[in-house]
Amino acid sequence: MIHESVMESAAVGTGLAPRHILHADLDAFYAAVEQLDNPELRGKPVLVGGRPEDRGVVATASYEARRFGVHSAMPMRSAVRRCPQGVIVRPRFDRYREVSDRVMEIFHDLTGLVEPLSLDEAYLDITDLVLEGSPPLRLALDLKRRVKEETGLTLSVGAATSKSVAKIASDLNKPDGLVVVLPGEEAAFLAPLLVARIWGIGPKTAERLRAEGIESIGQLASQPVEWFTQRFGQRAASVRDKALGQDREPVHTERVTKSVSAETTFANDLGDPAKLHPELAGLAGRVARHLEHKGLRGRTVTVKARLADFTTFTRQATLPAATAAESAIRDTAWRLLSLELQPGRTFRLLGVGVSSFVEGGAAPQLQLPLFEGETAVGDSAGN
Ligand code: TTP
Ligand code: MG
Repeated sequence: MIHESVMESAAVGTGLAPRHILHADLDAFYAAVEQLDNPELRGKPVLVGGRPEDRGVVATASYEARRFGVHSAMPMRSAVRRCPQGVIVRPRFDRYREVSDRVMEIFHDLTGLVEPLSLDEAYLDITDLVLEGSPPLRLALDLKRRVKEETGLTLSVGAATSKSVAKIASDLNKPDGLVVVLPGEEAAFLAPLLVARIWGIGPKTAERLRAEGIESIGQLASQPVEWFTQRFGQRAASVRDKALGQDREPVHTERVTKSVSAETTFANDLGDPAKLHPELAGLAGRVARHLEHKGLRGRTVTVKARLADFTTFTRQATLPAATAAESAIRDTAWRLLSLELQPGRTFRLLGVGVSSFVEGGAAPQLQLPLFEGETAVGDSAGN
């Protein structure tokens, strides 16, 4: 069954052309996958999570179990008390990842502008498709149908002119929900809903607002600008925009690789150049292969070093031209490291990285930190 609530349009000009965003979120994701893979569980209350005797918690519960008041993050012991007939299933994260990959592929077939938020939910910017003549309702229905046909799972979708409103809309008629909020109807759509539905208004803030007599988003939205500044400080504009349904936050697509690096910690600290050089060369080789694989070339080579006393530092050099060549990376890294070699100085860890990737000939201006929290060859990513 598809729940639909399409609001009539009365487009109010904001001066900016409206964007069209979908928020898509699978229903009772882990539990739905378990019911999909094991037909015996279908129609039954399923509790996915750790065992009650191990102080486990509920990751998620099927909608059959939610009727008994079971929800995510609840201790499994309490869940079993509320829903004794519930079938406890241990999570199988690899399987959820596999299904998630498939669903994200379906999202990507619709548009490249996909921002995944977790394994089972994403924002999609469908503005261009709408401008080409496909209404949001049509696109949302197609997406739901494809996910159902190709994975067997039900998807709830919200369509609106902003991420914030789309996310609230997708949650409103779960499971198998579809709510479209047309341009100009955002504030009216939000007005009767509770303030806690706004992303960023947690239970404590909601409680504080209630103490001031503000329970609905409409009541919140009607407060003067100064009131928002007093209550929310730096977040004032963002909270007010969300209350009015005028959030302009863009859909952040795939994270861009800003650096590629590799590092290694030695079993025994090394100080001998004859031993350090092959280690560094090995790291340069790993970075070069990773760059090649990704089709990237960079101008900045960075060496990271940690000494026996845990002092950690990095040294960088910028090359005249971008490279992915193992020899250039190795030789530059070695030049940097050799300046740091001293009799008696030993190293616990070495790393090599390449950044300042060149696209179409121009080197990016930005210099980003390398190696944050990395253990092996990895990408540093940012938006
Ligand atoms: P959600 O999308 O929040 O929940 P859901 O898909 O189970 O149910 P629905 O969207 O219909 O309300 O989270 C997706 C998955 O993430 C969920 O199936 C299990 C996992 N998860 C946890 O492990 N712990 C949590 O506290 C939450 C909220 C989710
Ligand atoms: Mg979900």
